[in-house]
Amino acid sequence: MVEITRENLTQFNNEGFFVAKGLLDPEIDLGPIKAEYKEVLDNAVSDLQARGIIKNNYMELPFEKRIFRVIEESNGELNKYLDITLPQKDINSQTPMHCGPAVFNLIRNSKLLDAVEQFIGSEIYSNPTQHVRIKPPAHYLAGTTRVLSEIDTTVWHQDAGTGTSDADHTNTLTVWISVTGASIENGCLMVAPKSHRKGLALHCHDKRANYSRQSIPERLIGEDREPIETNPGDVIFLSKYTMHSSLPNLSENIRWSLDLRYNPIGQPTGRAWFPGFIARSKSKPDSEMNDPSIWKMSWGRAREKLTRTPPSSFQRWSEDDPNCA
Ligand SMILES: O=C(O)CCC(=O)C(=O)O
Ligand SMILES: [Fe+2]
Repeated sequence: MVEITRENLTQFNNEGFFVAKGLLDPEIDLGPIKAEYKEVLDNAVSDLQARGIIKNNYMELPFEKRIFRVIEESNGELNKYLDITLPQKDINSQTPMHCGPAVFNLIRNSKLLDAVEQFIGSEIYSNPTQHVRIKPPAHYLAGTTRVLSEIDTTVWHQDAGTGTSDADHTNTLTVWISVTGASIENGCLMVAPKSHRKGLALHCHDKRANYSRQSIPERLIGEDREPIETNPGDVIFLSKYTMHSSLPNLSENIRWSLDLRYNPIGQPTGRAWFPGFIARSKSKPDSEMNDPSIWKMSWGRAREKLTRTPPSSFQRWSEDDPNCA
């Protein structure tokens, strides 16, 4: 069993990140995720066909290849069916998302929570800022417009810059899980070691992107940038101020990860309009959520509410910030 030691925590505090090699078992812990996403893809394909967004169902292709083709033909719309969250805008009662039991069980995985406990203590809230990232080879995205950059590369940012300022004092921990391996070739995570030490950095509106996104200007990132290659089951822990990005996928296979977040119970999550839950509480075990269907319903209720009151923006810097000129 992999345990987080004092040395690991010191390294995390010094560098802003820590890689727990082999924390999760690719079959035992991640097998259910892979199985669940096969079903998610089946259902998404049927729905995209019914909506007239794609013509083919690519039934004959294995999971990975089928993902590429459906992402391509749906112009990225497939991504919404896979992600564990709702979009930033244009939400209606049919907006797809995925909140399945295997994902819930992974968020509550005891090996993961034992590790998280070492970083933030034993009163653990599942922060609703959470994603699955199934990155197809970049060339399959070449023809798509809307999501091109969204799932191709991730721009340099700090996670503290992706939530509202009421969470500025929240101790949010990012937990990045390697489902497939990640390499320089297939688009692994990049971090800037020690970049967390100066706190929140300026993020600027990215004029090249075809959707609204903000990134840290090149001059503020520094020279030291490290790719983090991982094997399936490895977990990267990041502080909320650690600058990070990810590379494009230049391989012929998918690069698949999940990024989850946790914070101590009672602290604002930075996305108050999305539902989190108590994943572990040593002081009040009865308050833990342990039913995946209740979690799923909480997201359904949030979606219903957001159709009437759209979410607030979590873009913290204005598009014409003078420091970005
Ligand atoms: O995996 C990626 O491409 C980006 C992940 C990320 O930004 C995060 O985990 O906070
Ligand atoms: Fe991030």
